[in-house]
Amino acid sequence: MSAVSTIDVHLLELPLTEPFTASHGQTLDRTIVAIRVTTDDGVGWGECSALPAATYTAESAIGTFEAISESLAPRLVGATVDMPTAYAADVVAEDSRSVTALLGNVAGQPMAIAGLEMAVFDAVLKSRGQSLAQWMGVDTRTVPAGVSIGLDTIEATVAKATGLAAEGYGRLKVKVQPGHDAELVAALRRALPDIELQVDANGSYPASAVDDVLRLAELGANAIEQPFAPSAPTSAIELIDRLQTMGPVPVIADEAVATQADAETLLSMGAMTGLSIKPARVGGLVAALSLHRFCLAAGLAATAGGMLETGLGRHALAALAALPGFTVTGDLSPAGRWLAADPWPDLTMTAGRIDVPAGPGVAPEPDPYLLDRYRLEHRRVG
Ligand code: OSB
Ligand code: MG
Repeated sequence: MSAVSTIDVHLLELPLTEPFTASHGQTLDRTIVAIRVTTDDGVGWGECSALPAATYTAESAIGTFEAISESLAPRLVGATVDMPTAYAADVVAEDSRSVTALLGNVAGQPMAIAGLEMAVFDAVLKSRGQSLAQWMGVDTRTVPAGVSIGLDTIEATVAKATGLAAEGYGRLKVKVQPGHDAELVAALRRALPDIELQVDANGSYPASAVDDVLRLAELGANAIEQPFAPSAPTSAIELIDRLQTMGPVPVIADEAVATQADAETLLSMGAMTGLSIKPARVGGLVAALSLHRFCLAAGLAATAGGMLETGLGRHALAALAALPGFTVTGDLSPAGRWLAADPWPDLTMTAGRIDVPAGPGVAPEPDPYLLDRYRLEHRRVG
């Protein structure tokens, strides 16, 4: 058990290697919040992965910076926090000293809470000399790498995809939207006949466009992420129904699932056959682990979803993705795929696979010089 003495909240602005474009908008710089927790057992770092603007989710980097420094961190300073010595569903659920339990009555800030939870996990795990993967009982050393490509012209996307495949990626996830889809998927299939090809529409298809989405599977997409808005589950049901004759092409829910209750509703309706589990978005690692158990029990395909994280968030994602049940390759590229500068050490990728982080804590320490250089603002609580 550790008492929290101070929490330092940092707002960083990291340059991207290229703009990231999805149907919800374009991201040009990765403004992001990093949290340093000091406890009487040592220090830990967490990342709040809210995007620079509220688009994909309701939270934004600047909004979470305010929420964490002004209302959430003050409630943790002086508190005693802990995590079980090993992950087991019942132990985690009953841990009243977890960050998620202590902030259990906070509504609408899952990403802010996830960042604080990660910082406490990092501090406690480091004090025990245990890695996150060890704590979760992971025994795999590597996971398959997967990479995302934002919206761009067909020509540019095929060139990018070919380059990334040559770097060793066996899985690509391309963003699509109405009118920018069939030709793109066909061109990618021609260029890369054997690649695992996923499409992600970020809910951009109108409920009436089931035929257009089905066509992408006919053209060779292996998985379809969030084709329709969360408010159009009946279209997803129809799509799943019509995909049955085509072999296994999971229809993966992303934005539609914020909570366990959402997952239960969609499963009972038959409106998803896969789930993108993003610890950053669902309220942290404990919430992600419970969704992972849910997928295993329900026979749903799970995939580990990324959020343009720094090396810190990517370390947590790679450990999570090593659990059984993540049967669809996730957004597991090194942070350097998107970030041109990053205070955290990156994941290592060899021959199309990512090493599961094995050092103590969630990730190694950040570079203080780079933190300083890319910091927009800093607040200390406690
Ligand atoms: O919809 O999966 C998404 C990034 C930010 C917000 C939403 C999404 C994404 C990605 C993952 O597609 C990209 C990555 O982190 O590699
Ligand atoms: Mg998605």
